[in-house]
Formats: sequence, structure tokens, C-alpha cells
Amino acid sequence: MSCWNGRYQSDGNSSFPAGTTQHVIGSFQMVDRDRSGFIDERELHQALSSGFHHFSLTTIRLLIFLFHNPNQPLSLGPNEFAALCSCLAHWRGIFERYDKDRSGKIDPLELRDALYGIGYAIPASALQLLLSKYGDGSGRRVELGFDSFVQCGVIIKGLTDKFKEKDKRYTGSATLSYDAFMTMVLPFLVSYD
Ligand SMILES: [Ca+2]
Repeated sequence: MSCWNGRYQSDGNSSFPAGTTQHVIGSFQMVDRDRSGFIDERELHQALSSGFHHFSLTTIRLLIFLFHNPNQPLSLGPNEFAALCSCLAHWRGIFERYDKDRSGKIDPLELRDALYGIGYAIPASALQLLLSKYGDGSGRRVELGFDSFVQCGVIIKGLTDKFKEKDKRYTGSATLSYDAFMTMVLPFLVSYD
């Protein structure tokens, strides 16, 4: 199970998958203080801050939305947490690979190349629209830290993967009902802002 095969959700097992590192297990156990076997957004925030990077609450909510078991409330069990950690490690690798000038930030061209490199040819106008959220209003070039990079990445990947479910032959066009469209897009919007 990984974020790269289109299956975010786990099968609902309540233990860590084989091969999970001690660090990941330790991070989960450290924040799951009541030993409920699930962590909420506050606990996830704390768990990731110890191992990865400082994440904003927006990113944390988006990640919980993407990784939680749809049959459970908005929280993560060991399986989902392990999947999320492996996904973040993957995004970290992409971030470092495409930060060509080693600035520690991803600029719009680096972002475009990174997304293209993992198979997402997002239209320039759409990318610009997304990046406008991260500008400071001065018109200066936007640069994304890891937190914002993960936000952009999971939104583009998530929405594109949802679209591909309706466009199985990858023609770039799909027919979908109003209901399907709203169900596809709204969860990203409400998790994102
Ligand atoms: Ca850079």
C-alpha cells in the first residue's frame, strides 16, 4: 500500500504493516497517549513535527482527509499513519530532487518539473491559479517550502487521480454527473481551507 498506486486507504487493520520502521511506530505511539489506536489532527500534527517538518493545520487536515479510512471518523490508525509517512518520505525525495538550485524552496518552474516528473502534466494556467494562494501579494515569485509543496502536490495528485477514475483511457476528457463532480472536488476544498 502506498500513495503512488492510487490507494490511500488501508484495509482497516489495526497494526503496523510489515517493514514499518521503529521511528514511525515510535512517533505514532508517542502521540497516541490514550492508546486508542487512532490519532486525531492535533496528535498527527505533533507526530509529524517530531520526524518530518513543521506542517500547517491546513496540510494536516488535508492529509487526514486523504489517508483516513472512510469507514472511520477523521483520524488515522497505524496502517494509515504508516502509509502517510511513506508518502511524505516520497514527497520529500521529490522535493529534494527538483529543488535544482538547492534553495530549500520549490519555485514555480521546479514545481512544474516535479509534477511532470511524476506524471502530472498540469496546465500552466491551473498551476498559476494554485500558486496564487501562496503569494504574499507583492507579485514576487512564489517559492514553496515543504509544507506548501506537499499541499500543492497532494491536491494536484488527488484531483488528477479522481479525474482519471472517470477517464480510464486517459484521453483527457471525461463525462461525469453534477453529483459526481461535486463529490470529487468538494472534499479537497473543505479540507484545504
Ligand atoms: Ca529551489
